[in-house]
Amino acid sequence: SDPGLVERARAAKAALGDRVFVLGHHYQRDEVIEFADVTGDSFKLAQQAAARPDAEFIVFCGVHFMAESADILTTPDQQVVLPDLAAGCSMADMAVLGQVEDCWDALVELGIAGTTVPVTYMNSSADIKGFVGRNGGVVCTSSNAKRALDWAFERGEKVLFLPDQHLGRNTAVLEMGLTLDDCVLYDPHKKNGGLTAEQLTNAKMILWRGHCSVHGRFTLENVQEVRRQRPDVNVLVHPECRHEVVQAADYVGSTEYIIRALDAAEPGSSWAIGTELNLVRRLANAHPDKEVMFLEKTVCYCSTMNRIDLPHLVWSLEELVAGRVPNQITVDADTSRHARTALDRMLALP
Ligand code: CIZ
Ligand code: SF4
Repeated sequence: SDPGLVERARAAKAALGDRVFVLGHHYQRDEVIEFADVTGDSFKLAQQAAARPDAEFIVFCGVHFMAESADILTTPDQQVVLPDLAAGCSMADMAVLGQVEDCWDALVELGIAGTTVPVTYMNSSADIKGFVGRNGGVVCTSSNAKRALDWAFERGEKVLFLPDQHLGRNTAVLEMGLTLDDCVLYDPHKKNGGLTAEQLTNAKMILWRGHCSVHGRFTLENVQEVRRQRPDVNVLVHPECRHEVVQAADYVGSTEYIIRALDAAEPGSSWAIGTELNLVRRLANAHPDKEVMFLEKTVCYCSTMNRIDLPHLVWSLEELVAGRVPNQITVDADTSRHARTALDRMLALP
């Protein structure tokens, strides 16, 4: 990266000292990760932000819903900065509050809302987390989705799972013994989700029709192809991948799980990883004694994560040095309170 920009980032960080805390998501570019005080997945970063009440500014190198979660979990005095406001998440954008309210109205109409518990993946807007908190539901991550679903099924007969159909289906079918027939797919662009009253009434899992544009690209053919080339390969994928990909893989787990699995892997072992490419490249560099490959042939970055680059980070830090707070992310008090309820229920899961 540009040596001038590297120098400017260093100088601005030094000028701010402990007043700023820079968080870097695992899918961020190397040039950004270099300046992160801590790296992690969305859950770990939210916890880290909350653990730094003395930092005036949290610069969140990640995407919008993560910065919102940081704002919800930090004190009112702390300000959360997203270096590029265009860093959204296509999956989170697939569940808009009005659509989810329409869905809920349909369930009320059918008399089944009272026995339905909403569960939302961390990768959703603060509005959706607020909706879930208000309606007796819980947030989950890719590491605790099973525990969140167990919690929900202790409180209701069915779950409305938002917004990632794959995490919902994979957890229900591969970890909880539900069948594919227990799950229905609710399409927010169709009336009643494109489902009949009978389908909605009989389903145990109502899966929102959302997916990750990065993890959704891995196919069963990718798994078969890498196994043909390297019969001894270990295929390790994220649960945001499609059901048939996860079924065909050897291991499935969150980003933090993938990192730990590589740390624990035998020297000389061979790994094909189905997750975002910035992370896979860093893992390959960190483990020269193991063969670490990308599960796909084509380049597969998260384009919105990649919007945060060194120029945007430098600009944000220099604005803070100049006494201005750029691109501040705030969640209104009412939404924040209900979203916090849903997040706290997750944090209290056994
Ligand atoms: O796909 C993502 O964006 C993930 C896994 C985010 C996170 O850190 O939970
Ligand atoms: Fe959203 Fe997928 Fe990008 Fe994660 S990797 S921020 S889920 S689009």
